[in-house]
Amino acid sequence: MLDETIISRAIIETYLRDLLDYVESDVIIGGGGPSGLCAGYYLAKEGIKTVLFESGLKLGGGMPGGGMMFNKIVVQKQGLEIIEEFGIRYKEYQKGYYVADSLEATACLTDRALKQGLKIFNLIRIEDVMIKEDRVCGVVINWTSVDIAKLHIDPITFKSKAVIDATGHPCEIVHIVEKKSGGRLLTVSGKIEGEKSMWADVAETLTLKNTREVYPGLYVCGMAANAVFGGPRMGPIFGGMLLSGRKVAEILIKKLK
Ligand code: 48H
Repeated sequence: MLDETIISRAIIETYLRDLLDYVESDVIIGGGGPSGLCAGYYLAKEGIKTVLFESGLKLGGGMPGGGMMFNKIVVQKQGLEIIEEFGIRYKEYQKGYYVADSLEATACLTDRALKQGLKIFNLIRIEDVMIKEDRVCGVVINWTSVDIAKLHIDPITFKSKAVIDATGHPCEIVHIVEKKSGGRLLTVSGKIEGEKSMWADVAETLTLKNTREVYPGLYVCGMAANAVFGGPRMGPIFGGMLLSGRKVAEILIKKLK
């Protein structure tokens, strides 16, 4: 006979144990799109204690939607190494352009990242950061549903040595820090430079260049990197997102090890 109360206890107890375990970690990632999942995978692979908070129900960010709901993504040659590392199958469409199924890509990224040891909590939104002595040293989180319902409920704080903003186009975490630091970001203007219009080739190169520290303790990767440092958008080509996730992981592995 199945006991419903044991099912309830199993869920509550194991979830809370997991959550407690990550009140302090090495790296916190905001956003479970391709760049965040990729960053988390490489960090976890090096034994860096990493937790990712995703505000949505599902992972993958803009990846499963492909290009305008055609569930395919394009990856250029430089991204193939990572695609292969994650076991994502692809076909050459034309020299230098490779196509993969966007659902398979999302599933493989998620599967490999989790199995490598990245801890992921979905339905939790990063709504602020903790800054001490001009350094980001954690995040302030709440249930996404609290935000949607506009309930006045205080959040809780998780501490880390570094925070990565992988929230994509809106670069939500950097926005908070821009506002609360009085525009003292490590950008040319000290503020968010803003995403520019479509130019895939330049955008893919700049995504990597723009993947870096934007305020002491706070790093950006993926689409957020171009939004913060003023790079263009690139459409449904995903090599830059994956390479950016790996780059931010490499920067932090060097710093933290
Ligand atoms: C927790 C949050 C919060 C928050 C948002 O948009 P994403 O897929 O981001 P990337 O950078 O990994 O990939 C970008 C790519 O999908 C894309 O949009 C491209 C290539 N566009 C090109 C173009 O020209 O349009 O994922 C970000 C994730 C999402 O799942 C959000 O739900 C989540 O972050 N998120 N999670 N706390 N405050 N804000």
